[in-house]
Order: sequence, then C-alpha cells, then structure tokens
Amino acid sequence: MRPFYMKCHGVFTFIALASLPALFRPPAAAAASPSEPQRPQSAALSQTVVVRVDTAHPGASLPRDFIGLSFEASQLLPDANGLRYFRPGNKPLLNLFRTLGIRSLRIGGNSSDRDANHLPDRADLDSLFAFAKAANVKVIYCLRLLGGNPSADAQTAKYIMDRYAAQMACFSIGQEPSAYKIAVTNAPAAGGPPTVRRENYPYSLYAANWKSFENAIVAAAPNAEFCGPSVHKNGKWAVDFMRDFGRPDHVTLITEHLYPGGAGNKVPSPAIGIDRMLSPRFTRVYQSFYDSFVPAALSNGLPCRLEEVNNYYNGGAAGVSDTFAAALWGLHFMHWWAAHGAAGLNFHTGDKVAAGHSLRPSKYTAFFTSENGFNVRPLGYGIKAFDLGGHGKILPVHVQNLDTNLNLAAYGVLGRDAVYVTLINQGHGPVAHGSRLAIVTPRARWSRAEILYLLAPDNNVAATSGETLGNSAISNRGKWNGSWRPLPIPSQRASVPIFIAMPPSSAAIVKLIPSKPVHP
Ligand code: BDP
Repeated sequence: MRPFYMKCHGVFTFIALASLPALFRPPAAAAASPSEPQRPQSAALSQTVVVRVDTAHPGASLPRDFIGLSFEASQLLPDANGLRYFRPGNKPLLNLFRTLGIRSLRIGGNSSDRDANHLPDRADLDSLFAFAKAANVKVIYCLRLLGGNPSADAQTAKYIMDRYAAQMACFSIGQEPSAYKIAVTNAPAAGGPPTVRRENYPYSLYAANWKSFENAIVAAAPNAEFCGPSVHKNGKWAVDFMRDFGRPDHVTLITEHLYPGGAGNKVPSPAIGIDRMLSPRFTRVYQSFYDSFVPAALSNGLPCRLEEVNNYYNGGAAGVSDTFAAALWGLHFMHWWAAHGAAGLNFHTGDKVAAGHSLRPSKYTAFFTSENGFNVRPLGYGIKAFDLGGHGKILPVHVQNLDTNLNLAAYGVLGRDAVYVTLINQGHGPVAHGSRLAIVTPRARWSRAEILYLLAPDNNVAATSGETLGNSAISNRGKWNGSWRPLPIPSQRASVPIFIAMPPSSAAIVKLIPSKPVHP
C-alpha cells in the first residue's frame, strides 16, 4: 500500500481561539475537552489563531534516533553497593527508555573530561553496553581530551569497538573544549620570575590535539566514527571543525550543546525563569544558534545533533527546571529543532550532574531514581508527548497569530497512519493567558480524529508533580497507560471546524486518521 500522504493532498486549517465570544462558542457536545473542561471565561480575551498545516508538502523524515538522553560519565560507576545504574537488569530504566522513545544515549558531561576523577573501567563499559543492547539504543561516548592521553583513549575505543560496535554511534574527543582554561607562562619580566596566566583553550590548539588523538584511536580501532566539536553554544568552533575535519577523518556528525537560559543560579526569580523559558526570548537563542552552524553543516552533508541540552546549566534553576514549564519547554524545544533539520538531541539528565565542579542532583533531570524505580519529572512528560506526535515527516505549519499576547506553538508531522498536530499553549499566569480553544477545519476527509492532552494540576505551570499525559501518569516502573480520546468530527466532507479546548499551560496532540482511500 502506498503511504497515504501520496494521496492526501491539500492544506487544512487549525484555528485556535482565545476566549471566544459567546456567539462563536462551540456547542458543548462537539467540543473535545480535557478531563476538566476549560471554558473561556471572558469575552474580552477573544482572539484568533489560525494554524495551517500543509499536508501536500511533507519535508524530511525525522531520524529514528532523534530522541536522546545524555548522562554524566560518573553515572556509569557502581554505587556503594556495587550496583550499576546502566545494567541490563534495570527493568524500570529499560521500560522508561522504551516509554519515552529514547534511541540515543550519550555519555559525557564534565565528569568525562575536565572534571574527571574516575573514568569508567571495562566492567562499567560492559554493563553500559549490555544495557544499550537491551534498550536498543546507540551510544555517543566522550573520550577525555583535557589531561587525557591518546593511547589511553585509543585503548578504550578499541575495547568498545572490538565488542560493541553494533551499539556505537560515535566518539567525541573532549567535552566542551572551548570552555577549557589552560595555563600559559608569561615571559619573565626583567629580573623577575615567570608568571602564569589562565586563558581559553584556542581552537588551533584543539584542532592539533584532536587530530593526534584521532590518529591514535583510528590506528587502534579503524572502524571508529567521530562527532564534534561538542562545545557549548559556539557555532564558530563547529564551522571551523567541519572546515578542518570531515568524513576522511571519520567525522560523521556535528555536535553542539545548548543551555539556552544560561546559568540556573543566575535566574532572578522562578517566575522570571519560567517566563523566559516559555517566551520568544528562548526561541531567538535557538534561531541565532541555528544560523551560526546548522546551514553550514547541512551544506557539507553532515548531520547536526544537539548532544547535550537542557534549559539552564549549573544543574538547572530551582522552581523552574523542575516544574511543568519544563514539560512544555521540552516539547516545544524538540519540535523546534526537528522542524529546523536537527538530526536529534539529548537532554542532559540522571541522578547527579556536574554543577560547577561537584556532582549534584539536578533540577532539570527528566527522571531520578526513587524507591522501586524512577520518579518521572515534568520534562519526562514533554519527551513522551514528543514521542507520541513526533515520528514521520515534518509538515510545514503556518501559525497566524492575531493576538500578540497569545503564545501558542503548533507543529505538524505526517506519520505512517495519521497526521499528528502538536499544539502547545505556553500562555500561563493571570487572566490574559486564560483558556483557549482550538478549532480544526480539515479539508481532507478524515475517518476519525483523536486527542490527548498534557496537563498540569490546576493548569499550574509551576507544578512540580501531578502532571498527566492522556489522563495518565508515568509510573515509577517506567510504564505509561495513557489513552487517546475520540475527537468528534462534525462531518467528513464539510469544513465545519472541530473545537478543542486548550487550557493555559497545556499541550495537546491531535491525531487525524484519513479515510481510505482519501482520493479514490
Ligand atoms: C554542562 C556540562 C554538564 C553539566 C551542565 C550543568 O557538560 O556536565 O552538568 O553543564 O552545569 O555544560 O548543568
């Protein structure tokens, strides 16, 4: 059978209205609503958003391994009882990886390089790769550059490639090298002793060192592939790196890191941190970062991956990175980068991350170890929401936002069996961001439609627990039993809109299943 997108031409329209005037309110029976129906309260807020999803021009397919997580190298070490986190018997973690759709596992962070005290040994690697095989994920593994040596890295790479090549994506050499500080000795002033100053590691020195490490690694493990330069928000290094290295040097992927909000401990207040995270301020950071290296990489034929990301570094911002805002942020962030051609991204997560020079529990983690398994934080729900509506080909979407106060993002994906539209209402706070409704006007024929909501308790963007996806939580065993609900379609032929209630601080995934055949 041909995929239906070949037959399903045309553009259909989504209309999202904020607090519709009474006259235009949908009949209650035709309105899909979350379990606690949200009706607009004030006609003063009446505004319209028109979202057009173009099903006739599907773009690139999202890579199968788009969704990823990043962990500190220290997470590989056994705990006080000799138990390893990444082990094939860690069933709740395996469940969680499957539930969230994780296909890429990156090991790195400051504990793999700059601040490494104790790097994983062979037994740690055996356990990691046994887990990776059971979870069906590919690994990006960071080898130490600062204070490391080429032959030690070559032995590690050889050990991995001899045994676990099927589970390996690529090696990076060095973690955020543009942030290294190196000691430079000043020429002694007349009669005085030499003095030492600390400077940023220059790209030219990095390139020379990278090449000598790469030579040693390839000599030991000729089938190794590399990614780089694994710097934080530094497009210039990525462009220099892809100018100097490429497929002849076994480089198959350009990698960057991004914490768009900067340092979590510098956020003035939780409310400001949340506002920033859900505002165009963050999107502007993505855009200028994208401009700085992605087009150059794509024109070099190299895919780009954000191999380590989260909202604020230094372990995140308290009352911000650990709230429901992070679920909406994560969902939006993933769709934004998917729609801009990223090959994938890895949220930095785990029980402890490097915050400054010490390892601490983070605020931004997607989940952490709890009794009997894992406590899934809001970001985990955002990742799952992406997994539900983020497999297939990117569809062009145009959002016509007639009210500049509205903060509604929409993304379309053409899946194998349906069109998925993800609506993210980032509006939060007082009356101005009250309930919204989305109306769908399909011009194609759909046999049925379904919807699923990502909701916080009381639509509270600052909630740190109690969120649901498809009316269900993700259990501490890593299982999710959420469900799609039927969305009434007024008529298969007519372009009568479907009404969707969109509470503030919420997201919804709409699934439109075509009639067969769409165009006989
Ligand atoms: C990144 C580091 C990671 C840290 C993170 C943070 O790669 O190891 O955990 O910052 O500060 O730059 O949260």
